Amino acid sequence: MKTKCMLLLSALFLAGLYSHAGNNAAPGDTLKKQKKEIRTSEFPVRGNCGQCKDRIEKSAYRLKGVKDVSWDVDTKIFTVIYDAVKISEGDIREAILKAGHDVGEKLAPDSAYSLLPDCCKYRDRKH
Ligand SMILES: [Cu+2]
Repeated sequence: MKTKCMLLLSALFLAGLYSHAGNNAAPGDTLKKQKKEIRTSEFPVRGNCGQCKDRIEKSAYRLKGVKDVSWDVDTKIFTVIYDAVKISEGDIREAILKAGHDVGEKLAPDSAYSLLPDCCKYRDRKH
């Protein structure tokens, strides 16, 4: 979380330098380069425990453009804050599916699900 913050700060710093250097650029140009579209999405993701929480959150957090993630072990609701210029909600959903967790109505591939430790096999237990 901290590293990402630092990266973001350095990116902003560099962007600032760039806008000072480019005197010839039209005012709109630098605006375009700094354009961000921060969005928040919420959707259900299946899982059981704290280990699932780690796995689900990491699978999304390592993606470029993802700013913050959180999965609630009780409500099973996944919340993500991301830059829609860099990544789509579909890409984030896909990464979680590949980590072995069902997203909404969509089932994770069996190959990914079968790799989960027994305590995380949410399809085989009632909660
Ligand atoms: Cu688990």
